Amino acid sequence: MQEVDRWQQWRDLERHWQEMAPRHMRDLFGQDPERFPRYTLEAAGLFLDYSKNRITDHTLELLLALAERADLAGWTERMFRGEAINNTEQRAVLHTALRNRSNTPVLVDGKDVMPQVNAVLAQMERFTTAVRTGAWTGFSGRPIRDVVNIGIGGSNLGPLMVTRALGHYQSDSMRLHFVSNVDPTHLAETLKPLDPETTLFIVSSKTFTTQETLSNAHAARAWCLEVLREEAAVARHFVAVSTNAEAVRAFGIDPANMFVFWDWVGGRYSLWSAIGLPIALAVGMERFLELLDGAHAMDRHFREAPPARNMPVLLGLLGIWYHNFAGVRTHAVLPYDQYLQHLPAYLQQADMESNGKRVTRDGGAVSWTTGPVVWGAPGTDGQHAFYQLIHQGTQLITSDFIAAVNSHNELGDQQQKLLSNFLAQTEALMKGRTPEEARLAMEGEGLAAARIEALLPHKVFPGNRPSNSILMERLTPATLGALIALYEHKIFVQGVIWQINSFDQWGVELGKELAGVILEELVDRQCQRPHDASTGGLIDLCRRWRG
Ligand code: G6Q
Repeated sequence: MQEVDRWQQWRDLERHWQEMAPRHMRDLFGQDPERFPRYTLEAAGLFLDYSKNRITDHTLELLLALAERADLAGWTERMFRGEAINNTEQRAVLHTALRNRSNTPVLVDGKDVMPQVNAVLAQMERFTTAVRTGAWTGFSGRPIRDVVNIGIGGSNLGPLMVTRALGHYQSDSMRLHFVSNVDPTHLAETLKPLDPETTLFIVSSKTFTTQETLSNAHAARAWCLEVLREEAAVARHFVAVSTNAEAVRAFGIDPANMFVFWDWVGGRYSLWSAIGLPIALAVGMERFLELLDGAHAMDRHFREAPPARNMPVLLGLLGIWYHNFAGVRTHAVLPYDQYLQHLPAYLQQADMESNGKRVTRDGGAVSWTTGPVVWGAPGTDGQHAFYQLIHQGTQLITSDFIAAVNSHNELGDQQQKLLSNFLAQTEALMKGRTPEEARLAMEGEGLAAARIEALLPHKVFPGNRPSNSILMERLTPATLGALIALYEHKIFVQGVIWQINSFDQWGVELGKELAGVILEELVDRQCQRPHDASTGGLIDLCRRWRG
């Protein structure tokens, strides 16, 4: 495996950061009136402003040279063409085929997957229409009012995030709920207000072996049968989304009520597959297809646009610039749109599970860092909480500000206020406040000279904090689809530069392996296994406190 940190292109960037580190974005803007038009870009209904970054044309040249050296274009083609780039699991990576609205053939092992993709979309269409129109009823003949998705990780975060993001497009007659945690409280609290006769469960699990999901599914089944009594009711109240038909049948779900997907769809990339069923039930199949359209538009942009004008490529390379050369360790995602409240958590998984890797594709230890910590919360809530550290803390933090310019819920001038906060924050992060400006402001407030001098260091903001602004006219299924695909490809770009496999998740598998290990000791008091003193002590404490 090539060692990227030995490449000339890498060394050039290291040297270049030394030149750029002392330069302030205020000056870069001051020296270049064309900075905004040059460092902005529109694609698939999204507008990206990346001018508030500590970059020059030369930075971009060096970053693009690095991408070329890493054969980003080659890897992109390999992904789109269905090569098994997920080498540790020997799988193709084809979430792009799920939203391949042009319907051109996509081959896996010489076989076109598009007919299967389209068949499942048609099955989803029939089912969602039946449920939404009331043609599909519960066992007692009453229409479905509540849908509970039971799934975790990739089988939860995507559908949850998108369903909430498209809240505007939902009617009150169908309520969507999401249960993921094995903590019994999650299911119990969700079911409290629901009526089994009008509730439909979607058991979503790629493997159909995940402890959390199967435990919740069994408990939900018992809850349902307690009221509906007859085993036959399960067929009217449970459907499954999985790649594992055998396990679905063993659970008691009619294979006719099963929606399949395939091993070339990674869990965290699966919302475009039948895992998106709750989304389609919430907003209707037409809207779901618009979501796919938006993602497809971004796929085409990513595959076809030149790297220097390519949104995912630029965002990915900017992340590399800060992470590997400026030592930035965390990246904030700050949506100024309440509908996008779950986006940071969704991207946290998408990014950290994909690029939290310490070995290269062929197993060599990386000697460069990979994968920032991704976090965030909707603006303006974050402003009243953690922005302080971004503005004046000691570490450099990069952020993405995301907003829909028009709200689905215009209320007086509130949307303008939201936008003005967005714009003011990115401006302040970039410009900061100099001692002269701070002094002037305090003089304007009429503070005494001694007080001004004492407060001055606290009132100074260094600025030079990078941010990207991503704007859309309105949050629609299509712009949302494009936004998610943008991030998926950004993550891919970074994985290619870092030479890692972004599509496996052995850390998650370890969790699944360990899930049942101590369980027996908690359930059966005779069972005692050797542990370290801490774990053994805590097991004893749990046993005692559980009486
Ligand atoms: C995603 C991960 C992981 C997975 C969950 C649920 O890429 O693999 O988050 O989605 O562990 O797995 P199942 O869908 O198999 O239950």
